[in-house]
Amino acid sequence: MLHRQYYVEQEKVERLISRKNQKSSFYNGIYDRYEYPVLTREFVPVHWRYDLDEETNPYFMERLGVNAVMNSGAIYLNGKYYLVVRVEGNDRKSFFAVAESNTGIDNFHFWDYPVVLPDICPEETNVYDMRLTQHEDGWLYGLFCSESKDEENPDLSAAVAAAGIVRTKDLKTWERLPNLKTLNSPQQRNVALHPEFVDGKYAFYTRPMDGFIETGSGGGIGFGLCEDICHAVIDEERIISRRIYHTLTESKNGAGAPPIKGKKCWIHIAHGVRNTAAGLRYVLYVFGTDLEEPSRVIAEPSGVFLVPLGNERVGDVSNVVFTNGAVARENGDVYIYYASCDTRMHVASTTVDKLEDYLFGTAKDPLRSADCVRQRCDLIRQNLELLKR
Ligand code: BGC
Ligand code: BMA
Repeated sequence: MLHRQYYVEQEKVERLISRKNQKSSFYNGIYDRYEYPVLTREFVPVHWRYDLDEETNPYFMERLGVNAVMNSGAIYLNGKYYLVVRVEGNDRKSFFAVAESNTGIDNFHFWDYPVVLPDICPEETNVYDMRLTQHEDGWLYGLFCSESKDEENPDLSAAVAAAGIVRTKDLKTWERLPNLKTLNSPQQRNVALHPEFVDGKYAFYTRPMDGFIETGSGGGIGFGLCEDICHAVIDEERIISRRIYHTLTESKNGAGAPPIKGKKCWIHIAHGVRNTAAGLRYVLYVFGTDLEEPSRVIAEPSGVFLVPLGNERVGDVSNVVFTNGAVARENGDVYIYYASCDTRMHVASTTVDKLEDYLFGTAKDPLRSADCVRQRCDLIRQNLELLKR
């Protein structure tokens, strides 16, 4: 018999799904933020978490709880917005699940079952942070982090991160390809696939690193080409967005969603990390690369693009915003999906025109306080003159 409490709990889920979202009062002219997150763990269907049978679950206890929904890939297909969400169970393991919406800002609801990837890596312990790329070869690719225990290192927490590759046509049936091999970097996280061929090859944004957490000699976001995505090997990674001392990328950085093709450049929304007394702080930043030569940076606005604010600062891993998915519509509207504190999903909306104005109209970081104050005084002087007129 179905437990009566089921209806009470499922009604709460449905109320959240049908709640209308709206722009918040936040203003910076660059993008809009929204009043509510687009997904939280409370959106996860009750039948994923509870045994609904009164006989086997008389107290209606949560049997397989979900701890968080975060870092989602995003894609717009056949009139709908889809997120491939990182769902983290109470057991700390993550998996992927598709949530769809007609509006992109609310009404996200999970499909009946999570994504079941072909299980071909026996050593793989955890999977997370899928970047979705609609490639011009006709496939929809998902690149994600595949994490395994480092059996060669006696440290219990030692792990190895690699880039897993899957592809699909419908988000339902997924084909798994061998993990990406990068000959010059033992580990990889935050890998994204460029949507177009470059010199007839598949182009990847990588993030070379020496260890599981520390990027060490890994200088930033890399770029590499490979001929055969079914046996993807990159022999040379060129650093395109560098880690820089005393900036938001000092500790590490990584690609976010695959870049958006603008009118003037490829728009990259990435994350940067710096270390603080409160631990690592993750924020988003933006850079632009040449349309013909996507590994050549042509716009580097100074400073942060989006940081965790207010309630966004509260969660499992505080001080974190992270993005690995965005949707750019044909009319130029852009939806950036970001997670706060490894806990929940939000959206920020803007347009390609606004992002390009931000990219080319925002000054570069002069890298020293003395030059930064000069930059600011120039702005103030100009404005005071305008205000006097
Ligand atoms: C976690 C990720 C995290 C990574 C590096 C993994 O075990 O699942 O969320 O980004 O470690 O800290
Ligand atoms: C990373 C990422 C994310 C996560 C972040 C903060 O290294 O790959 O999975 O959001 O750490 O914990």
